[in-house]
Amino acid sequence: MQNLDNDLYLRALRGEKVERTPIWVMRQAGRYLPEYRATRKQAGDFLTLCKTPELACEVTLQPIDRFGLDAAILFSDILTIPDAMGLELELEEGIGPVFNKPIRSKAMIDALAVPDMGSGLGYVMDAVGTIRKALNGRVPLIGFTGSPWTLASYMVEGSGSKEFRRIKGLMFEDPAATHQLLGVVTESVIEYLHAQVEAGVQSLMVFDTWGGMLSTSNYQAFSLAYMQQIVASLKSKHPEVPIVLFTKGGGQWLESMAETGCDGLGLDWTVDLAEARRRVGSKVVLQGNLDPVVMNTSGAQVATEAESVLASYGQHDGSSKGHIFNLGHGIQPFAKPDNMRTLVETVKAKSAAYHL
Ligand code: 1CP
Repeated sequence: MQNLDNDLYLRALRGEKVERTPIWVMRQAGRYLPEYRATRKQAGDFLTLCKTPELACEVTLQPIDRFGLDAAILFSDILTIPDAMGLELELEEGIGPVFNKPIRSKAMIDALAVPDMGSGLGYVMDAVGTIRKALNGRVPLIGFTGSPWTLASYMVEGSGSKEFRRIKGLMFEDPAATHQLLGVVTESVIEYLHAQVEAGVQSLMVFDTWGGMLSTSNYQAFSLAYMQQIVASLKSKHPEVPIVLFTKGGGQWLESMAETGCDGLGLDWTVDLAEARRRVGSKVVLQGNLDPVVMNTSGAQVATEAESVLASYGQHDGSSKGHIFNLGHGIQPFAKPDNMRTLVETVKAKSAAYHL
């Protein structure tokens, strides 16, 4: 394995003692950056950007070059898997992701198959290889997937949703069909993550954006159980690759999430970091959790709020696995790029005092 110039993020995820808190930001390559908007325009549309390895590489590196973050995240989307399964993803301006062929019947679930990682998703692995080369060991590269529940939600709803009437309706009315759908999505996710690791990603994150919409028992059965299978499979083959699970709105389930054997948990801003540390901090690294809206305010506010996140985790005194700084969800298109600089500088300057 190639030596890294900056391996702070990977050392922190292994629970090792580090000299300061590492930082990266969900959606760090995105619409708040003028250079991202320029590359996206050059690509023509979002999917072409994802499917052109040189351009995906270019936008992956933009926030690294500009801000000096401690990790890069593969530029892609969680919806590449259902797209490769034939649902035909499109990104509609002002609406967001939409599938031309959403799941509307049991027959459509029966017809689903694990997509071929080469012909269907090879562009993602090509992007990983291109990015690793371009990074040249500066920082580690994070690969990712959506959770099976989150992917199934988009596949059945056909687009984003507020109430999840269709997927929850299916879950309540036909739990067997729902499990069948989640099963084939889980198999696909597992193959996809193995392929990403083989192509060169150095850590993994599972985005369970919509697991927090479920009751506790349904979360266990329809979301967490499948993430558990993913962790078990990846750990059996690639035990050296750390895995972070992030269920947005999952703060009440941290104990059961930590029991999956994952290395870290992503936290949204509703979770008190000090309390999360008491509950699961000796078992897993905690990643988060500044409210992304802070990034739309003033630089002074960003610095104050970032310091309070650091203080809330507190001293790295060996009693817990540690903290990685991030937002509690993706940075928004309205965020000011200068605030990202302030955030990174604040975390770098102020966190060393918590690692004495
Ligand atoms: O340029 C544009 O207009 C596209 C906006 C955009 C971007 C920048 C989309 C469409 N996807 C992405 C990139 C993306 N998506 C990354 C890249 C790496 C990074 O810098 O972090 C990642 C990790 C994702 C993951 C993703 N896509 C999630 C999980 C994380 C989360 O934010 O909760 C989800 C739910 C999606 C679906 C999706 N794709 C795009 C949008 C706008 C959405 C959200 C739709 C919704 O609100 O339901």
